[in-house]
Amino acid sequence: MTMSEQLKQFLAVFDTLVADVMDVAVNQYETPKESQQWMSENLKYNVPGGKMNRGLSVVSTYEILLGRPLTKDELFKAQVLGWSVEWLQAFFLVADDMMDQSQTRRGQPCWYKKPEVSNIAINDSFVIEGSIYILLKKYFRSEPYYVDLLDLLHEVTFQTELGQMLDLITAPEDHVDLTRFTLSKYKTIVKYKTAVYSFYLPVAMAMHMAGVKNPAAFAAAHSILMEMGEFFQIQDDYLDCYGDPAVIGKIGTDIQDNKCSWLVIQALDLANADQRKILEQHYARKDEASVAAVKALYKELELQRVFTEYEEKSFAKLTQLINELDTATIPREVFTEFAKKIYKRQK
Ligand code: GPP
Ligand code: MG
Ligand code: MG
Repeated sequence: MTMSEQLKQFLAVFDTLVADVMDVAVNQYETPKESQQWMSENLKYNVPGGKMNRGLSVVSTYEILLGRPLTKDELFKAQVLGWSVEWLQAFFLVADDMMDQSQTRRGQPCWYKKPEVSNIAINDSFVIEGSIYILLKKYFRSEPYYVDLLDLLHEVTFQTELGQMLDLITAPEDHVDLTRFTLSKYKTIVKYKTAVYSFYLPVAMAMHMAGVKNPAAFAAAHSILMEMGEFFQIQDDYLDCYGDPAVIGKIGTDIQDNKCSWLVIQALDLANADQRKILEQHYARKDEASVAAVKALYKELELQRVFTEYEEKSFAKLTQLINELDTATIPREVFTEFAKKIYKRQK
């Protein structure tokens, strides 16, 4: 099956899952008409619309692990788990956009930016999260790996929250302290806020479904996927500054938001005393002139070239890790498939 067919089939399942969640809300929890409309709008606005790499990875990993085409039922179940990752991501993004005061996401206004939504978006993000467990109960309750899935999701959610916490407290709105921004702090933030839920979660879900029990297999997957996740977030930081908003669907806010971005860490590493002063004066300021001054410094320091070099090195390192993998525990293809989806991405 081609990628676009896989995506088409994956998208086709979404309405069924929304209907499943609505059914529980309406028939078990007395949800009235006005809430039904609100909730279905919330889900339809926020859950689809991304690249779906995470969701599709559950399906492709499961197929690789079984080593044969999936039956209809197996495909559907893997798609449900794939959507549960997309649902989890939607929960995070609705909340993250409020915390980061972002304007747009996936080419449309952030949910909280809609005047009729505003702070209700906080509860809407919780409703998106809660829906995941309605779906899991409906389709996986009697599976032997049901508890493993629940445990995994809870663990990953907590880890992501810890990562988000560190991201936020390292970027206070009111004062700039560039000494906070170190590469080791950066690595901790991105491992927890992005890599675990975006890379380890989809693969670990497929492993549970396929009946993998060997802890060494999970550990091997974890170490490679953390590496991939770190690279992915570095790309995200790069695109925050250099991506085309029309392509990435969002407008970068990292400089204004005082974020511990990979770019500012590189800049601090390369800057002389005068250049460091420019960062001290202009980083984390909301005005456009300050943002422009920071971007001009990035240009002077040739950060685009620094990124391209990093990208090559990171790809080589990842290829090496994949080659060294003990394939008795897990096939290489799981990781080469995932890597293909993210290297040299424009969005
Ligand atoms: C996005 O990082 C962060 C997350 C998806 C995790 C949020 C976690 C919560 C517990 C709410 P980002 O802000 O760097 O990404 P983007 O540029 O897409 O906003
Ligand atoms: Mg954020
Ligand atoms: Mg954000």
